[in-house]
Amino acid sequence: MAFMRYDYRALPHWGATVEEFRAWLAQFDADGDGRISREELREALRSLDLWFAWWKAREALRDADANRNGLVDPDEMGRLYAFARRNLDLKMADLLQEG
Ligand SMILES: [Ca+2]
Repeated sequence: MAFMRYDYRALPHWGATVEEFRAWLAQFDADGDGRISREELREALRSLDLWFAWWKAREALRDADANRNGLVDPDEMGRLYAFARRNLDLKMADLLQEG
């Protein structure tokens, strides 16, 4: 599992708006259909050096995929955004814990 990847533009910060999030995610839309597959989502999460990117991609898709077609459609981006915020806030809390 590769933890360090610098070949993608990183998300600026997690105060990003849903529009910024959507724009950031668009670069991982490999086939350009405007929808994010689990594979594409996994690449996006991996680019953030998230641990267990494959697992989080699965969980994120399960959470965001309201119509159960296996893709994050444009109108489901808000749901994915909310999931990512929750998820990464947790991650940030972990990182900021003083040991
Ligand atoms: Ca969907």
